[in-house]
Amino acid sequence: MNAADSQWMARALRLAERGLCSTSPNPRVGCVLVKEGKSIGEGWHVRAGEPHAEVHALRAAGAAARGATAYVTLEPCSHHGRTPPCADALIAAGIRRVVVAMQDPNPLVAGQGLDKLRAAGIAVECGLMEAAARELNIGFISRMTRGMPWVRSKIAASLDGRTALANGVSKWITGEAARRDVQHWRARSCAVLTGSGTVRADDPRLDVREVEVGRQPLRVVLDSSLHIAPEARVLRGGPTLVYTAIPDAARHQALQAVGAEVALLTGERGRVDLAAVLQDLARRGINEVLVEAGRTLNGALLEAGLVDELVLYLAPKLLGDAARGLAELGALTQLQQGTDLKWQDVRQVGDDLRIIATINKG
Ligand code: AOF
Ligand code: ZN
Repeated sequence: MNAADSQWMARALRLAERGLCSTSPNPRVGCVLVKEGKSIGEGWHVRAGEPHAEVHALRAAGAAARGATAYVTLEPCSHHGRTPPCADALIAAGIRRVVVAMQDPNPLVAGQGLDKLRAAGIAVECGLMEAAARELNIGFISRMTRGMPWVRSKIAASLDGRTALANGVSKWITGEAARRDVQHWRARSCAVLTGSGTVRADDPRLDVREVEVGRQPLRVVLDSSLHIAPEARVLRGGPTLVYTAIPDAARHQALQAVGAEVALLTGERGRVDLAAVLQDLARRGINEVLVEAGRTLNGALLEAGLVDELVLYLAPKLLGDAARGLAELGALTQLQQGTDLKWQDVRQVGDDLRIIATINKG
């Protein structure tokens, strides 16, 4: 693989990104067909149920595809899903070489697409710009390999890690630009998750308003005792799923009457079982979850080892020790007990800092 290969794969990755807010539960995939140093057809997967990236590119190229090289960000599929196998389509079109960024983690494919192409005499290379390809489909990979979505928690805090004053006032700690940035994280997520405490305190809508999306993320509320009011804004204007730990028919019905789905997942101490919630979301095809919650739910998720990444907005402000912290983690006696993070990215967004960190799971 050479520098030109990398350039074409970078192009395919940019095409794949166009599906960032629309392809779920499917992965984001891009494809470029190249012949004699020129692109002769491009495509990306737009929406589940619609043609895959390769098919769009092959259609654009037509008969010229014969003898071309295909650059695809994900291994071409080998299975009959909602659409026929892309590997077959590439073979039928007379593609000579296929360069792939990463193998498809879907057990229905998992290398069989590459095998199929090789068996047809096509030169196949896999692994070019794999890190970027994995990043783009971090949620899809997580769901396929762990049966869990990728869980990202967004927290807006002061520099000293405070998310609200002791009296609950929290609007607004971070600025306009940071709040707009959050819209992008919501837009790419399949679900936005919060707790009943946040619903009661802030009455958020948790929808996407400032970014164009192919679909609104599913709003998910964890409400162990089923106390949220049917008038809550999160229950309006789109699908909302409420997980509860109590089988209270009257309250279930009140929420169902305003269009919410109510699911019962009882865990310990009368609380919703958090791991079961995430497994259930994965079963529903949810790849990426954005948690926008208070310190209680954030603490519980962190303690259960269920958070994968933090998106932290830090305002240039100090709110002091009487204000509320960002996660209730219980008292630790040894430093090794603390949650270990790995910085991934730091930048300034408006007046605030944005830190992205992944959780080190020992
Ligand atoms: C590809 N190219 O552009 C995508 C692929 O239900 P279907 O038929 O749409 O199949 C979805 C599965 O196909 C998905 O889980 C993943 O394994 C693969 N996605 N494959 O060759 C594409 N989006
Ligand atoms: Zn396919």
